[in-house]
Amino acid sequence: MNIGITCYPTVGGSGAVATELGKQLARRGHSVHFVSYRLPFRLDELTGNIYFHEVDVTSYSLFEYPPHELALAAKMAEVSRENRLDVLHVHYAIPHAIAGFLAQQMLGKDAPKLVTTLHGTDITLVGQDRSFFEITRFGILRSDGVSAVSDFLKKMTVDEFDVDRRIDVIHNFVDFSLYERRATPRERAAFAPGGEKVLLHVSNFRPVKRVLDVVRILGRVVREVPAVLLMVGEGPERASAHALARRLGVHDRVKFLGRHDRIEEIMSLADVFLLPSELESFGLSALEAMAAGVPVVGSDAGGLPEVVKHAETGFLLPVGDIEGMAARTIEILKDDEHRRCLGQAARARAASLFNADRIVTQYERLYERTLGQNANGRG
Ligand code: GMT
Repeated sequence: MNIGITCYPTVGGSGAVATELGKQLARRGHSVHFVSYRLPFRLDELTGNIYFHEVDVTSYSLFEYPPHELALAAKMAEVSRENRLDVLHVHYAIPHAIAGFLAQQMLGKDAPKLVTTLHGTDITLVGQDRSFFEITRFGILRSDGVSAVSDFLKKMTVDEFDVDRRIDVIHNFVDFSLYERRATPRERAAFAPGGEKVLLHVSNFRPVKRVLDVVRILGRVVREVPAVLLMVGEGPERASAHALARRLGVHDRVKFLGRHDRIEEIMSLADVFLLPSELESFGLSALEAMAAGVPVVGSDAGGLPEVVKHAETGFLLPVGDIEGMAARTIEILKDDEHRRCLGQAARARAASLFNADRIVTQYERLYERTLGQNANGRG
């Protein structure tokens, strides 16, 4: 198939999933065309049948807000026409589903089918905003195929947007071939020179991630177990997290490592992964930790319980329960055997349910089914 993929190229779960999916589809022999305003952050192989088409957004003094969506739609139409795309797969409803719809209108009967994957904040935050609600709903209804990354997100989409249409649940996935290698003691020593335990958090540091809770958990943990905290990512809450670490007197134990594309290398350094988010439609970073054999301590919110099995592959506690999360983290860190068991179970769960082979096939089926539909969306 000839498949177009549009996603946010910046660091974030939806861009990571879209890019990994494109790479996997290319390995299966499909031609994959990424259309975005920048090279997606994990797209490190532009070989063979993977192509990148950059959207140019011209700035003009009249444009206080340059019309990126129109430039994107025009580029999607051009790439579709020139490469005879069968499917345009957009990740994150706003604005990509709308740009995809516009591209279809421009192309008429030769238009590719439009598949939209809902990732989370496009529904839980942005889509709930009064100014975006109607247009998000429109994008969902007008797509030829729609998937959501968890049962939770599907239910929330149906309930909140009152949409009566098929939505496939296709979970996030990981490429297991990347998670074979464990960090060496020397690599660990670079971050934990005194043999401290290593806590890890990876995110875009937005308020929904509750990164201050992560620092507070470390503050409790170090009272009982020598530990360091690695914070990977960039975002608006970084400065507050830094300030809080200083206030709690743990700043020399927190290392802000910035962005990292090869997340699997960092994951294998950790003893416990912390994800105390307010809401998480799936929690790709938790899955990546599990693939590396690292137990997760996080919040019992959104789709996270579909990923982390409480008491088997980690622990999920109510949002904001810092004491509880710290207690579970300490429990894991104090008992190496328990940590190993949780880590092994985490890896096994990730391998059986969320491996790339299984999930990419589900996307292929969605494309095939969508291509088999007529204009009324019937097969
Ligand atoms: O986590 C974010 O805020 C980034 C966001 C994105 O779309 O880039 O991530 C969402 O999509 C991921 C991939 O499907 C999910 O694993 C994350 O759980 C989801 N984030 C939230 O729901 C907060």
